[in-house]
Amino acid sequence: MKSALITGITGQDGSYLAELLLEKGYKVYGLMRRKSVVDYGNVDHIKDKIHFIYADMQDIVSLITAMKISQADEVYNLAAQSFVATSWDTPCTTADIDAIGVTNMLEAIRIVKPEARFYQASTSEMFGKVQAIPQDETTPFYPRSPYGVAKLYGHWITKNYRESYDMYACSGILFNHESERRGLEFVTRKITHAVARIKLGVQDHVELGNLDAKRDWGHSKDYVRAMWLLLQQDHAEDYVIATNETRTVREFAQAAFKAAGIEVEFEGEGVNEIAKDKATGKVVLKVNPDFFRPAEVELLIGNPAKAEKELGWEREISFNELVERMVKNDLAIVEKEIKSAN
Ligand code: NDP
Ligand code: GDR
Repeated sequence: MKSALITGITGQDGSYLAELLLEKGYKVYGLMRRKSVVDYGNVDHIKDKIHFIYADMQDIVSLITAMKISQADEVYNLAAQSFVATSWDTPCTTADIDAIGVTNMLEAIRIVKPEARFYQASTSEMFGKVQAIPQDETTPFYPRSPYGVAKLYGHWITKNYRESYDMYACSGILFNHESERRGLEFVTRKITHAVARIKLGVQDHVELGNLDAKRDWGHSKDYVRAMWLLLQQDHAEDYVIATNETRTVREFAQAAFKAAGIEVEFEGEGVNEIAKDKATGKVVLKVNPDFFRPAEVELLIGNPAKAEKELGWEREISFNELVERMVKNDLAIVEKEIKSAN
């Protein structure tokens, strides 16, 4: 039986990856941070199948212990301060976790079990102010946030350990991927959750920042399959994982309202832009500059050709299905909340 250690197991990707590895018969260890109220996050439904280890990416001793306990054959480093906007509020913590944390994990592996295979959760945010369209493994990086800069360190230190110590260490450069388990502050889930509340009469409208930002959005379930594939090859290499489609935040919002049966039309420009429900004329979306970022990533679209060719990876969940699944899930959650409040 193979064993795997997942850092960030309570997050969106950690939960889908844990499900995948359990299905494949792995013994799954998950790194947990101590909280005042025990909370298994997105793995609550499978918590009895996971071996939890209390540790923190900022504490190398705890990572060495995690490696000693798990003797993991594969380590998936998904733990991160992953919200770009917060990285301007906490740039140093973000760097400690997302940059130095990667070195901590790599060192723990090198000390305890150097033959273990290592996956690093790199990101399209490293492309930032994009230098080519679409972006692939050869595109130069230009990060635009403390998060992107920290992740770029994580990316390079992974490559450096591969080259310095001949370790099987690689990065997936994953473009945005969302799901029913996405955190509520990320724009997709913020929209689908608000759309459900608007549809069910709990709130009037949603306030968003930059509607023109373009993202390449896939489903997390498809992307964790790629993580596993990266660690099953003859040698370690880095891969871009993306859908090769890009849409604006405005288009995502339009699709989400449509999935809830609300046709919207946009009017106005810049901070004055709004969207109205065509049927009722009510304003359901406004722009709020508080959500603008100090520096923005305007356009991401990835080219996953290398992963498709060499890993045989393919995404299965389309953009429309992603939006529909998220809206349906949020409608069910909000309906349940309404029932339990009455
Ligand atoms: P989430 O924010 O949902 O999950 C982050 C996880 O990291 C949580 O389990 C969190 O634990 C854990 N964590 C945070 N800080 C620490 C710490 N100091 N020590 C230990 N664990 C910690 O992120 P996603 O699942 O969306 O993303 C997974 C990874 O992939 C991240 O590294 C992210 O940066 C990267 N990524 C994500 C993309 C996406 O579109 N989703 C795209 C490209 C890369 P807790 O529950 O305790 O907070
Ligand atoms: P991102 O995701 O920064 O791409 O990082 P997010 O959903 O936060 O933002 C996407 C785009 O939407 C714009 N936007 C808003 N964003 C949020 N959160 N809230 C708003 O109200 C809003 N209005 C407009 C943003 O400006 C941005 O352009 C995600 C994270 O999962 C990272 O960890 C990961 O590395 C990258 O995706 C790839």
